[in-house]
Amino acid sequence: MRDDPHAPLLPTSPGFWRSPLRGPRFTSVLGLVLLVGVTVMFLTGLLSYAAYNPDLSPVNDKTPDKGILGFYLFAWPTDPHWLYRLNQGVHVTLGITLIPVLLAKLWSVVPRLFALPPARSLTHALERLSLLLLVGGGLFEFVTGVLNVQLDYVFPGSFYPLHFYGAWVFFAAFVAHAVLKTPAALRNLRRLREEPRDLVSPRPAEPTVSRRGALWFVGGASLLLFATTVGQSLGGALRRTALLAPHGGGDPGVGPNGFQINKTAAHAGIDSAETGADAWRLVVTGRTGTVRLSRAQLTELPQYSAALPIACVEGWSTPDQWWRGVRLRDLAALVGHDDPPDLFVESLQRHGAFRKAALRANQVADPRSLLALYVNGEELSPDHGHPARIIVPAAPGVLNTKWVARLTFGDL
Ligand SMILES: Nc1nc2c(c(=O)[nH]1)N[C@H]1C(S)=C(S)[C@@H](COP(=O)(O)O)O[C@H]1N2
Ligand SMILES: [Mo]
Repeated sequence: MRDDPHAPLLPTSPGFWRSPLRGPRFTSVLGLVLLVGVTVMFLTGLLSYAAYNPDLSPVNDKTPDKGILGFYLFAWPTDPHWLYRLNQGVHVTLGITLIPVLLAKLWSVVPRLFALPPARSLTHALERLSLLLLVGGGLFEFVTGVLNVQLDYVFPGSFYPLHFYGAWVFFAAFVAHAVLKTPAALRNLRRLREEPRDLVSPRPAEPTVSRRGALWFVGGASLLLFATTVGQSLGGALRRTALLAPHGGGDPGVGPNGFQINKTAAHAGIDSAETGADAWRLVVTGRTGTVRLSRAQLTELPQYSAALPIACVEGWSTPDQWWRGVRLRDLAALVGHDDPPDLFVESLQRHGAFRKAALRANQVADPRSLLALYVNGEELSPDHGHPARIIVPAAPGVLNTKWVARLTFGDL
């Protein structure tokens, strides 16, 4: 320590960091919250990725170079029908709620970032390198996630690979860090032994808030973010409490079609001349050939209803809506597939990432999977996909193609 307590110090000197809040216990509490929270984030993220069925067809696959990182992929189920809604609500809401915890945790260990010498040994060098991946990867995942939700597809197409590969880098560093630090964090919490003293300032400033108070402050900030976000995953009237959810996009208005719209017909470039009764024909292709059906002909086929939500990757979702239309498996049977195969769906929409999607045989076979013509007892509105849209239980919103033009069953 210097003689003159007022002499300017560099951030590399422990005395530069004067907050009396820093210490092993403060860091450990935040670290343990993140241990649980980030693990849930990673698992729901992996599940969200699997929900796209990226191994089914290149049109669903934004990360064709994933290699062994796709080892765990499985046929995404259709039950329970709110599965993706829950998964993505947890993923996005928890991610936003954890932001204050992440920032407080980084703040609490920032003196270590500047500590000299940069490396005392090879192991120490490796540990610091892994911390770089941990901090960089963590910030990267939170920032890309928030940007994607808030700015509505800022990275057209490229968000998925960035967030996906970033997650693996981050989580690998996170596991290494958790294995090294969890035992000490638990000891710190139980005050069995005061662990690394390096976080405690050697010349602490006067406290303006207690450690407990600071933790309450972080928790309060998280609670505020939670309370102003979660409404978007509950939907309905509670959506209005989601002050932080993006409120751009189409105005859903009121009435049977008055629920959240991601992209309007105008925005997707859907020309009303193409969707009119005279112009629009659904082209269905399968084993026995191709049939072309007008909307009137579709309404003459057996009609079924299903109560299903729209659940977007961005975390917002709607409560169950009543969809009515033709079963996908009936359309498969119409072109010679009594045993429903995989399905390739194409929209009238000419540009944009979500105009094509592949559905797996288990999704086609589910009796609740519809080519919907009506919602909540009324014709689909143009913005919800008139003349016809796909709706599949438990699937991410992106697979519920709007303004459907063509269905191709079998060999994707
Ligand atoms: N043709 C087409 N279908 C689409 C999309 C799109 O951009 N184009 N967006 C998808 C996404 S990402 C979601 S979340 C849902 C939203 O459906 P909604 O606007 O009826 O709520 O539609 C899906 N179907
Ligand atoms: Mo979406």
